[in-house]
Amino acid sequence: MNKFFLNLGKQPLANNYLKSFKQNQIRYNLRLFFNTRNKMVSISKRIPSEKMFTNNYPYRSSMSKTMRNSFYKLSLELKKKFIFKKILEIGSNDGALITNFKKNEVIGVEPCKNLAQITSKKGYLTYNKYWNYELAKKLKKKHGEIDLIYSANTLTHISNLNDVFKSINYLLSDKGVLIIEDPSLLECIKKNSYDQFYNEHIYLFSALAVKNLLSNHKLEIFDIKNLSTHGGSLRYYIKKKKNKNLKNKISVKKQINKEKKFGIHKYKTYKIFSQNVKKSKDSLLKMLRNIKKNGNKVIGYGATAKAVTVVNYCNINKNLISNFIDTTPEKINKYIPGKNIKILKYKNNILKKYDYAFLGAWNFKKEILNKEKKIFKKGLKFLTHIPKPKIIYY
Ligand code: DWN
Repeated sequence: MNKFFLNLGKQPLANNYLKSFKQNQIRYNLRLFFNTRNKMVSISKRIPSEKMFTNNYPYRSSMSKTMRNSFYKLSLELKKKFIFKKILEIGSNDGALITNFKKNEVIGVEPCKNLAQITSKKGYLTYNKYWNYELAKKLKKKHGEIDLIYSANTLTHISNLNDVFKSINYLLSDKGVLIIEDPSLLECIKKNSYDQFYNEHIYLFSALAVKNLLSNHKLEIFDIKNLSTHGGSLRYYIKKKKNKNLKNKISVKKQINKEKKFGIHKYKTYKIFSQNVKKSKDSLLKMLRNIKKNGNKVIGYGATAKAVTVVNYCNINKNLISNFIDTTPEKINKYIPGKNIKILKYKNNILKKYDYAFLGAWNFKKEILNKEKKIFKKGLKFLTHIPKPKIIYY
């Protein structure tokens, strides 16, 4: 049974950056639910994939050093640990992972044309398609069974998870391994990062919910790693149940016990989360209003999908955050969805004009604070709402 626990209000589509601000932009109700039976947390409104993952999708995985490093490290691990002829990546984005391999070792699947073109042009075989059973059949016919399938920050974006895993199961060899990674629900609740919820994040996974889901497909998690990326993610190593060659590691039990100890399987946990989110909104608004009252100027650092949830839920307008800056070409000179706040091109000197920088990309706090060390030292202050709204002084 799906039980409602939080309303994040009327939200625009997160990655729909427009050239001019439109008050009457399409909005949907962002409402969150907990399934008491399978323990899955999801949003209720499902936007058709074609409306979200367009031919001009603005998010590129390679835009941060942190993510480039994380994918490089993973590529070394995969080469060392697993035997495979080819790796298939579902949601290969701009190739942050696959470009670490030889061209004949990888196959990308990427529904956004502009991103698929980036890797195709570099000579990496990329199917500009959505992941589904039809594609799995086509791939099996062409390439045979696959020994290693990888997918990061993608499966939580697909509404029909049963079709996702049925298709993977069909293509994966019996001795094959599936690796998926996505933000951890436990970390999200602990850090009060309600901005992990927006139209693209249909689900937020816990290991417990993934375990339940996989059991319907005769798949099981045999190892789990905690990652620091995207505010705390989990990397799940998955195999077919009948494959007894790979031993189940203690990490799986440990993670599930940790989640249960926290109460990830209890509705009450989500009601408390909901109260904390409301408190966070009040406190962030109070902080921004005080800053404004004292005549100071705030810029948003990183026009993330997450920031779209924050500014729309908290009703933050350009009087509180004058602009955002971002390095992504597709976002520059456009507006934060739902708000009259323009995104400016990141330039070295741009922060000099501001007193505070609100971390839209709080998940890259370490990278950003390090990059901006000079101006931070000179007096720029950072603001974050994670885990609680606060000012970060040098
Ligand atoms: O799942 C998803 C995640 C992985 O990526 C997608 N649905 C959409 C997207 O979400 P996001 O926009 O919240 O992701 P990020 O990775 O937090 O976005 C970082 C943004 O900040 C990018 O637009 C790049 C920008 N940035 C910057 O301008 N300067 C980032 C860094 C580190 C910087 O120094």
